[in-house]
Amino acid sequence: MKSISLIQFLIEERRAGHVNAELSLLIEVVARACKRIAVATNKGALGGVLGEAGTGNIQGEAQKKLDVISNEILLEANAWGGQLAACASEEMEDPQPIPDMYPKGHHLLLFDPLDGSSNIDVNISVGTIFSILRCPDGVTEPKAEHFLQPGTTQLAAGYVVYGPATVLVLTFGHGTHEFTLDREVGSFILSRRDIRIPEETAEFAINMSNQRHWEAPMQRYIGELLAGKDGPRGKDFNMRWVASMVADVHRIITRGGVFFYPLDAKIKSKGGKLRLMYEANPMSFIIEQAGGAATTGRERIMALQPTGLHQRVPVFLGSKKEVEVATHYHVEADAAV
Ligand code: AFP
Repeated sequence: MKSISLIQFLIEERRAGHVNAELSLLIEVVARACKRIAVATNKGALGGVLGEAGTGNIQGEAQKKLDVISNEILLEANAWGGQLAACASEEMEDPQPIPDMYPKGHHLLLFDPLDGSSNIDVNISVGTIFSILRCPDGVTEPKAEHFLQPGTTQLAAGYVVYGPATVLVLTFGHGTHEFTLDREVGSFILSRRDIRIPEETAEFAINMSNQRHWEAPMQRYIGELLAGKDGPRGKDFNMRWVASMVADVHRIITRGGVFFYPLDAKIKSKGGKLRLMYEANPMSFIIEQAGGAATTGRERIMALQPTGLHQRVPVFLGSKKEVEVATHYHVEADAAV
């Protein structure tokens, strides 16, 4: 297969009218920033980038050095590009305006600069997740409320996994595509076009240590998977849990599967564990464009009207059949109350 670079792919998609010039330039800027994050993560202990930063973030979590480094790389790269009106990060309470010395654009960028950062020091895959929205017309100083748009209004979404290979997975509403970083050339090269996730799967991902805190429908659903071929599902299921959403989702994008971070008694007051704007919405767009499904266990994630920049939601995503079964058990149980 002739190698197609990300830039070439975006030019072809522009000619096809699938993406406009400003949005494709913004995607290139984000991808370039992620190449710099890949270099930093690859250095590990030799780069002095492991361990705690000694600071905390808006989520009340201790920041890792690489959380701070990745956040700064993305802010700096996107400040001068000219495609953005503002950006928002998991690591910052409020949106970051574009400095007045730089031209402003028509887009809003949200990102989790380093997802799975609790895995950095143990050298397990981590990643960057991003979502791109249109800045409402006439808004020159975007505030948090201007970012609160349903996932269905996303213009583009993507993630980069920093693993054995550095891989970018991207959608702008015309399928989901994968690019692998060619370190020699320094370019992302198209490695899979128009990815389709199988509707059926025998592989699930969930943090089983939370089982005692789950709602009854989740207990029932996972209980049936664990019962295997002798149980009501009549087949055996295998389990995986990396505790880096990007790595768990990339496995699903690669070979199918289903991922859950359900509501449980421990996190009920927060509304969930994972963040809607820069984890759940972008991953849902990517998964749906690859033929999968994504719900909160009760409703389609991308149809939710966001109420806060750092809002958390339950997440069920992946192979359509299993997301539908698990969601049905929750809706059915609610109807029976
Ligand atoms: P960190 O970025 O704090 O490591 O959290 C990772 C994450 O947000 C997501 O990537 C994982 O799926 C999930 O949390 C892991 O949660 P548990 O620690 O409960 O397994």
